[in-house]
Amino acid sequence: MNKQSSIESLQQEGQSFQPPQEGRGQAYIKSMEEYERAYARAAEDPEGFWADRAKELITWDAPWDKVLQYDYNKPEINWFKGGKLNVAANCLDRHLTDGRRNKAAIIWQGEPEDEVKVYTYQMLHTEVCRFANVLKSMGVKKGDRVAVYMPMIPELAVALLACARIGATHSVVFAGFSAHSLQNRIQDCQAKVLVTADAVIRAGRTIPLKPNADEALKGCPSVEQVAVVRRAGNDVTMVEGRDHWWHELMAGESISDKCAYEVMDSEDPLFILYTSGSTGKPKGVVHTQGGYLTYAAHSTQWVFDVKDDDVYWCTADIGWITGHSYILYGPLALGATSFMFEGVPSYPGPDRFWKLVQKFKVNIFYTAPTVIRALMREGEEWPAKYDLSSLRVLGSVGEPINPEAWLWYHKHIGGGRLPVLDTWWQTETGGIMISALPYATPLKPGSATRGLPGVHAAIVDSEGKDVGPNQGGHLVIKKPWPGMLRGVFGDPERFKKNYFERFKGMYESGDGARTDDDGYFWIMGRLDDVLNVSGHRLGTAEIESALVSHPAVAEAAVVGMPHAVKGETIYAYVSLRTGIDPSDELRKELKGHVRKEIGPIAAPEFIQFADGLPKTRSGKIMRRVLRKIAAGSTSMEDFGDTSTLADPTVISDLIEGKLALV
Ligand code: 6R9
Repeated sequence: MNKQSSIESLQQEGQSFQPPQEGRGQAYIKSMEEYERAYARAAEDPEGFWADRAKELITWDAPWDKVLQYDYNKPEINWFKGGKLNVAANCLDRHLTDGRRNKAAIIWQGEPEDEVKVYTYQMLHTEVCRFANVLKSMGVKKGDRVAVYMPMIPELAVALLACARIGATHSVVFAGFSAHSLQNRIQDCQAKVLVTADAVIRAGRTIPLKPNADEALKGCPSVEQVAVVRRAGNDVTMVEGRDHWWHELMAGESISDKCAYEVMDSEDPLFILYTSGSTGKPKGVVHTQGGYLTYAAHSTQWVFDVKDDDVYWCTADIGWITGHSYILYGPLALGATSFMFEGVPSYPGPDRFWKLVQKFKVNIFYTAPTVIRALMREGEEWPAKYDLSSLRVLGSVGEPINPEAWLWYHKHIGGGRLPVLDTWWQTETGGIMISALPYATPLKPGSATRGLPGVHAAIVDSEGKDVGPNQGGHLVIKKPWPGMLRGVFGDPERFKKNYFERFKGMYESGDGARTDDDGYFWIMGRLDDVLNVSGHRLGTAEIESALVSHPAVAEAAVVGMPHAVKGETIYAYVSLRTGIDPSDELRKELKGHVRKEIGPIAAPEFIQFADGLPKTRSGKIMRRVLRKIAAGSTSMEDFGDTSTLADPTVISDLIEGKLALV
């Protein structure tokens, strides 16, 4: 059964799951009526609603002048402008005096089972202050950028909070990205300092990281100093005067445990995070202080219903937005206990996650559909070996969760009783936008359900007009929310063009979706040339430009191909330069080339050599045809209108090539 028909069959059966009764009385939002009331209040008086949340959740050093000021034509968006705060002080200092001083802020499980570290709020505060002083001693000042390229170790959290403490803007680059990607991102934001580590430990292997940093820094004159965490103990080259060991810096006699925090304006930048768009160059999405933190804390509290003695586990990497908002800022702002795991779900066996849930009595668990699908394949006997009864709320993010995976998660992890929240959002939105609330919303497997209070999600046609239920269209957000991006670093034009130009007065998400008769949202995926591979966003243009940078390649077209575990996998059509012959070695070399240019996650799974690509007479590659061929279509009727193709015969050649390859 394909995805669409299974969704429809579930809807026809009207299969829906009521929220649990148990625990309802203590929930933040206890019923659908309460949700509706909050939704209505936020719609009638958005400024009042968000001002209340911002006051409830955040400690301000000075009140704001105005809750919201915005103009999407410029575009310019200000939340709580004039309000003063420090994000690190909100995540740490205030918990030293609110009874949580000795509570675990972060419980870290290393990949080796016996490596566990617990940081209480007091301990984390001390580390953060020390590293903040280290950054200062390296010359980092308020507004400077600090690049972070690290494995999932506690020092990563310390580094980010230290930046926040002194008002530096962090820019995390996922450790799976290549030297070249790191270099581009550092060059774009002109970081002054890089924080990295000797290696990443992953699935039992030590993968050196520092050599990538060294390679990247050859083209990054802005970086003056580098702090290197010793994680794996492998040999690394340290550049005299530039590179310093983290542990030596932190032990410095002149480095104090005290560091007064920088008082920031609500609209000063907090971080930059690069994400793929439909053009070649990743965008540096900018988030600011007060609105972002309010939104991260608010959504963590309402969506996950996090309570003080919960152990909350988000399995993302901090290198992605999910880790920023839901491992670090949201939970710590609330004074919660955030569980952080260095390893992967499949090592040493496919029961690692469940073993950890049992070991730490995890209460709230937030992961990605690709993880669920991969573990589902291994069989339900793996989770069945463990006591998962501590779990209370389950979440999913990153891509649509197909009903089969949803039902498996619900049954085999949630014991058939726990709410499974499918949360839709983006790097740009800062936090969860469309999601069920665990004790309020009746669930339909495969639907992200409804917008959170204060989120005006809607489906519009290509003219920006509302479309009714059961019709596909563009997913937009009609009113500003505090967590939204404030810019694309160094590129105001792109900021405007990407998000605010097409539909006047609305935020354009780039996703397609529809609503059903109950107003539930069903997300259909990207409408632009962005792929979603295992929940990771990758631009086809980025991968194509990596391929054509290889001397053997004349032209390349990249599309997504449906994949049972990853959602989508990367399929590349490559035309070689004249005189170059296709071969398996070349195919391997090209995959390696993309791995080196962007990172392993961007390497195509399939490369089909093609003499010609389907182009319109105006020279545009007809991607929908390539997508169909990759997905297995062989009949001309599947390709729709091909009358504008310059040479329709390429299609049959491409189909033959596809059948020979997969
Ligand atoms: C948080 C995150 C954003 C894109 C987004 C959409 C897809 C995320 C989803 C989902 C369907 C969900 N996406 N969550 N699609 N259902 N619950 O993933 O951010 O990396 O920026 O990706 O991911 O296509 O536009 P980011």
